[in-house]
Amino acid sequence: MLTFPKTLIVGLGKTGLSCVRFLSKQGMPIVVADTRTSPPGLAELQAEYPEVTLALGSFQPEILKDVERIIVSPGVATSEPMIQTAIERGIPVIGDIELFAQELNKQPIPTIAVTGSNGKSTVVSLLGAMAQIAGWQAGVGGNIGTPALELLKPEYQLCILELSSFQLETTYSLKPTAAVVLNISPDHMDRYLNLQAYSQTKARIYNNTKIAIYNRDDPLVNAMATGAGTNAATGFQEPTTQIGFTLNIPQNHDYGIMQHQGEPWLVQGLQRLLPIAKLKLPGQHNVANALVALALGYAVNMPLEAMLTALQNYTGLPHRTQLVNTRNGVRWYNDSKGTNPGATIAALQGLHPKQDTAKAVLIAGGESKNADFTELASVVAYTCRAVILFGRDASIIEAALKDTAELIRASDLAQAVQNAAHVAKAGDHVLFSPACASFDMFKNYEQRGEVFMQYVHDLD
Ligand code: UMA
Ligand code: ADP
Repeated sequence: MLTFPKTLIVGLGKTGLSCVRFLSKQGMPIVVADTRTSPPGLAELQAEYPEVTLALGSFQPEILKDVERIIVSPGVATSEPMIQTAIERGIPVIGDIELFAQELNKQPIPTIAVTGSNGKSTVVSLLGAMAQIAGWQAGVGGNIGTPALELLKPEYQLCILELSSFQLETTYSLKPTAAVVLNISPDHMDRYLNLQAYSQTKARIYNNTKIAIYNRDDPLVNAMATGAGTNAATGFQEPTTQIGFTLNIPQNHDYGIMQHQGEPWLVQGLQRLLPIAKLKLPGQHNVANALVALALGYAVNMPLEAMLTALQNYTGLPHRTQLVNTRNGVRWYNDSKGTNPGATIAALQGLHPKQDTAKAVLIAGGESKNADFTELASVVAYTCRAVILFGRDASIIEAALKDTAELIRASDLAQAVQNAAHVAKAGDHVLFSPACASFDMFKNYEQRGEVFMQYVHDLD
């Protein structure tokens, strides 16, 4: 019997299904493997592509037979033994972003690539809003939810990609017009050996980028800035232009903040762009997001007026420091997307009021992903009146936050909301920013945020 070399797609979630769709159009023989016996894309695959071979359940080495390349989904680590066996046999292992990049390179269009530990979705969706006001047809996708391969549409003039470290691990050919690592703080430490390994993976976004944007306030990101030319060690082209952003007075043509007549402004170099008071997004972390979006937009020649209009209209995505309600002088924020300590730190600092009497009541907990909560403890100490802890790893966080603020254990989120209503004083804000993944008690962070908002409304 004749056999043909096949592409093995590992994972049948959103990514796997998008790869099946893309490769099927090219008539490639495909086999799809997933450790889950009923992966999310199964029904659609069976309905649309009954000819595709399926291997569900644990990965067996036999599925590598006649496989000429593997496209691995971001949720599957390349340290997985079956993938390691493939690498040892010389079978190329790539991800969907690499497949996308190879296709895009045939007919390039301006492309913005955004990674970082926190703020990615906010920045890419803000850029999408800017593009829309500018009248540009832009595709926004990647880790934010729409698989990158679905952005390969002839009508698009601009591609705005959110990339996770998982996606960057298996990407080689992407040539962004502009790229940024927004910030680095520990996340996904259950998949990386240490912070350095995680940070190096994020830095891959700068390979072959034309214009690199650096966060001058983040030492790990700023250290990624390199000179122009070809890197002899990696063979990648270093960025030809660098632009920085900072929450302080900027150097040269960087983006930053300056006071004018007693009011802070977003600026580029000495040029005033917009008073910060005109931004609808709450918190200092979102001022950083606004500056990055301006820098990235500038890098692809987006009209400034359109960008500034978008900044004044854009209210942010749900579940990111989202104001839910104000009752008895207490503001309640849903920050369910705060899934690591770095995000929660940014939200606490970003919302920290000027007056000393008002404080935050933080609700946190869930699956901690081996995170280190030491830095969170030092921020809780000066921002929080109390911390209400719930979920699987509540005791880990409780131990780390000892002696910082009043610590209260809740059996579930419903009780946590009740506790928060009890301890918060007029002028305070209650911040639901779990610093953890949601999977111990919820389907995802969205469901967790919806449930929280319902409990808050039920207080009335
Ligand atoms: N899984 C298995 N066995 C398999 C394959 C997957 O158990 O054989 C598990 C994974 O461990 C993971 C889940 O299934 O827990 C989903 O993995 P996946 O690779 O099938 O995910 P997709 O549905 O393809 O979604 C992925 C991104 N998911 C991950 O990186 C885990 C989505 O980002 C992204 O929106 C989508 O591609 C489109 O590009 C989500 C995410 O959580 C939002 N990303 C992480 C984050 O933001 O922190 C990185
Ligand atoms: P990501 O897509 O990287 O997860 P989001 O834009 O969805 O980022 O924001 C997730 C959370 O990260 C927010 O709820 C907020 O707590 C925090 N955050 C947002 N922007 C920043 C930033 N620039 N720096 C640090 N934390 C941020």
